[in-house]
Amino acid sequence: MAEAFLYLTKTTNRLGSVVDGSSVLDYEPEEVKRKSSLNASFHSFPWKKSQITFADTPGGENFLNDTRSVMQGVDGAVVLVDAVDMVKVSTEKGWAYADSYGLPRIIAINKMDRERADFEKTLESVQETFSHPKAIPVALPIGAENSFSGLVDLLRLKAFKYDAAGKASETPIPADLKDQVDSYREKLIEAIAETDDVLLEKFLEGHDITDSELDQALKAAVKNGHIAPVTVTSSLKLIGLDFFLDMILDFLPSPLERKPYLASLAVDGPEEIEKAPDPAAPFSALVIKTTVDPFAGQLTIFRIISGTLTPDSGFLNVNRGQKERFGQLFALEGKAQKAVEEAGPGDIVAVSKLKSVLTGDTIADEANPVVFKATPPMVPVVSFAVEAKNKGDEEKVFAAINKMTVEDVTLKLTRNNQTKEMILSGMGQVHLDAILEKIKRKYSVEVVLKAPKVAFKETIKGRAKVQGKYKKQTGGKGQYGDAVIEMEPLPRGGGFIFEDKIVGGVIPRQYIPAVEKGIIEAMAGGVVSGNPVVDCKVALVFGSYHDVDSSEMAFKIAGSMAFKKAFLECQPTILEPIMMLTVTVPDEFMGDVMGDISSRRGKLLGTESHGKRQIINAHVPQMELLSYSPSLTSMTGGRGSFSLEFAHYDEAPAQVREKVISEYKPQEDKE
Ligand SMILES: Nc1nc2c(ncn2[C@@H]2O[C@H](COP(=O)(O)OP(=O)(O)OP(=O)(O)O)[C@@H](O)[C@H]2O)c(=O)[nH]1
Ligand SMILES: [Mg+2]
Repeated sequence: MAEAFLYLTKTTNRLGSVVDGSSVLDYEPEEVKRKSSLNASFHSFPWKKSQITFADTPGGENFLNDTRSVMQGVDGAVVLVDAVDMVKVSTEKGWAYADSYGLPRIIAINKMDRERADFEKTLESVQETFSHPKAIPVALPIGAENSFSGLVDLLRLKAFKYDAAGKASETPIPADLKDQVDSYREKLIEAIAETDDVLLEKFLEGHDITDSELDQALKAAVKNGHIAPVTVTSSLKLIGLDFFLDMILDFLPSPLERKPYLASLAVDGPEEIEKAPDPAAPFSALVIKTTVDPFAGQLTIFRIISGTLTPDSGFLNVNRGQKERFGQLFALEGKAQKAVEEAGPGDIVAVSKLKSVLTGDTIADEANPVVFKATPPMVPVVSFAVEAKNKGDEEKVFAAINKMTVEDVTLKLTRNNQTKEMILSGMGQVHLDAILEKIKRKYSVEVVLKAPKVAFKETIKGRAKVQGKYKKQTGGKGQYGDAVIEMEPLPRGGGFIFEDKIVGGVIPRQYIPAVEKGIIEAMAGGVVSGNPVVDCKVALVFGSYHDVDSSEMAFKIAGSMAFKKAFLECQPTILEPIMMLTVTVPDEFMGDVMGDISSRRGKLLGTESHGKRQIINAHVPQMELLSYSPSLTSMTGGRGSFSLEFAHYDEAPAQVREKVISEYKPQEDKE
């Protein structure tokens, strides 16, 4: 659709398509390969006397963070619904984002030329799914599938047919559509009247409402978020696009008409100021996207909310208290950037090579700092252990991933200190696959992903008192350390407590920390499975020493020996990480999803209902969730979403314990 807008307005000279790689907006090789947008891209074009700047946003589930972020910087939303596939999960999500930013919206039932295209059914699916703003047709299709040729404008009661170049010519309303036109026009008038008291009275009393009254009231109703007008299009055959472009101008607010952005005077302060889109006011803007190119560097894309910006100037990054300067100011044209001499409220523009600015930051006039509250990025839901494909490339790999995390805030690289693995987290398999391809293309390194190791822990359930005695006294200076300890379990999360209960100097002061150190080192390496020991208390209660042969080293070894011996006598066991799983699904999937959670050894904590959606909270062992993302997608046809957060450790069941212990191959004991 966006490519068609560019073509029709002669902004481009051919109709680009992601299918043959000629798209101006889906220009990254990873997008061309998948024939789908992975990133939001920007362009603008003239229509009538206005200039329209738009963001083409991805609809794929794994890429919606960009969609949501960019929607913070626009004034209205254009919603496309496929006349065959109808409302999709991502349509619902996009609609919800538009709700949260208070964006007025207009709808096109697109692809009316496709085989099995069905206007009525698609409209029904739209009206069933979305109740607010109310979706009401302002146009009806003439024909469908192969014979889709034009539309009837329900407000002006005029019909238009389109030629192959997308040019409209007026034609009589087809006789077989007359009843349908009357009935839909009636519904439209009623819906408009419901949003305006004066009109409603006229309507109920049976008075005629003039076209200009209807027009005015409809414009207001769309801008105020009461109505979402619906039209029909084919972007492939260029049908209904001029009509849709007119709808953008008529119904979506300009930057001057939009509800003002709210700002705070300080980061995390209350949103107390309305920022008027005044070009003469101090500059302020919200950063909605960042891209990183290995050669051109970082490009910061922002929506100007107030003031005017010119090249070779500067501003304050309010979130980080950092002053920044820049050279050129760019308007975006898909992949290309065009230098501009000035930009003002409503413009989405970019500057390069800033140092401190990230997506979500506010940049503003240094003397008049304000902050716009940006939506925090979505939290990644899948994690893999990441390695370099070729040994020796590790540093390059991690540097490349770190660069990627600047432009893609849903990508996280962390280190698991216990398993020593580097963990790459993202929004799903498709997301991470695309990222790896991009890294290979941009930074020439190859990365492999593996299932991450689960960070088990060891602990005890019983108590014991043991002696650890280390003695080597065969000629020359010997070794002598002797520690008697009592060990007992601590509650979950208790960590480690060491208690010194030595009396009468049976172990000299200076050796006691050595005993503790020996124990802590033994705990870190684990006893039965190579995983660290947690949640136990050790009291040093007795011991002995030798005037000549005792040393810190000897007592450290004695402490470690005592600990290992005691541990084995204290009913050792294995703990596994438990995650807090929050799943959101439409009602009808509740049963399946809950059944699946219990088959993953999950414990249900509760459910909440939010309209037609249910939120399910459960504690589930991490090892049972490694492939949760594809399972939930197939269980719900992509209509579910979930988030994960570490909750606590819990004892693993016998089968898991035995497996973890039997797979452990202790290294030669260096001692
Ligand atoms: N028949 C028909 N096909 C269309 C029409 N509009 C787009 N398509 C095709 O639908 C497919 C998807 O089009 P895109 O423009 O990539 O759709 P999108 O909404 O941007 O999809 P994502 O970027 O993946 O979110 C392509 O094969 C297009 O050629 C149309 O009006 N009629
Ligand atoms: Mg796209």
